[in-house]
Amino acid sequence: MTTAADSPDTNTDDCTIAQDWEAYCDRDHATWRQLFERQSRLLVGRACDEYLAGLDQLGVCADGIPDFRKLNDVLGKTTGWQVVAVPGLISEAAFFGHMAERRFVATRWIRSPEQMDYLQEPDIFHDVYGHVPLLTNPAFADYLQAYGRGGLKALRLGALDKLARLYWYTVEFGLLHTPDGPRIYGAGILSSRGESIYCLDDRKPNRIAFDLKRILRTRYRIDDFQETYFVIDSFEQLMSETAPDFAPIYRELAGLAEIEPGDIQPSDTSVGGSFTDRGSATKMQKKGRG
Ligand code: HBI
Ligand code: FE
Repeated sequence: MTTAADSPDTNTDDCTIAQDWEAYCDRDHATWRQLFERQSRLLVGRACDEYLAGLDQLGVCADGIPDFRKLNDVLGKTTGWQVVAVPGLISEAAFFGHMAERRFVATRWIRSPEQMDYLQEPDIFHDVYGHVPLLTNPAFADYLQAYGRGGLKALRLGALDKLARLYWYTVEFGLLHTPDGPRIYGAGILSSRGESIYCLDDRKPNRIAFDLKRILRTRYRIDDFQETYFVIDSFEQLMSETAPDFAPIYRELAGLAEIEPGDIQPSDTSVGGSFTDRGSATKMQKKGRG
């Protein structure tokens, strides 16, 4: 297993490094294979069609860790996105700067076999298996670039704490409403065996219709399954409802209380109950705490 330090051409100003695909060892590829086979069996019927189509179009498979050069060849011909390798978490400014120019930063290292079920920071399985396939979807590709631009603006406005919630409840943990019930599109779920089951099957979490201002006010947990999932009607809806200038929205929300991850608001609309319950949208009763 090589580390970023071993890659001589680390470019400091934008944090990118070479993926150095040839440097991956057999154990790295075996870990990818194990993660890919386990997750792909589970996601049929759970992941949204757009994600599964992207996985297929990019040729991301069980053979081993994907080569970014091959991914970028396909992405360049579809939505113009590129995947660039980074050593790990990078600064918000660099992260948003790349995203604003259709470059998705992906960690080059893969977790160890002992970390199969949970790791603190994103590894290449989370970034590439979880995030990259949806970059082939034009509406989602537009949304993510707009998010990158919005992130640079939020940094200037000191509103990153609010905007990060939008990323969390869509790009990382979002659900998509379909006639067959909710389906997964968030990368944090797609790359997690446990949460891919919990988010659809368990009756515990709230599943609420997408509501931008509600999301920007809602805190999130980073160390456990989500207590609330927000459900979009389409990627086009995600793009259109986040198109307005956020500056007046940040000002409006500055005076409002933040919402705890598991709380329900009177204005919330429940969407598509659990995996077995094909419930439709209904007004949610305030659950309250305790
Ligand atoms: N860096 N490599 C990497 N991957 C991320 O997902 C990432 C990051 N830096 C910052 C960040 N995410 C979050 O703080 C964003 O919400 C900004
Ligand atoms: Fe992520």
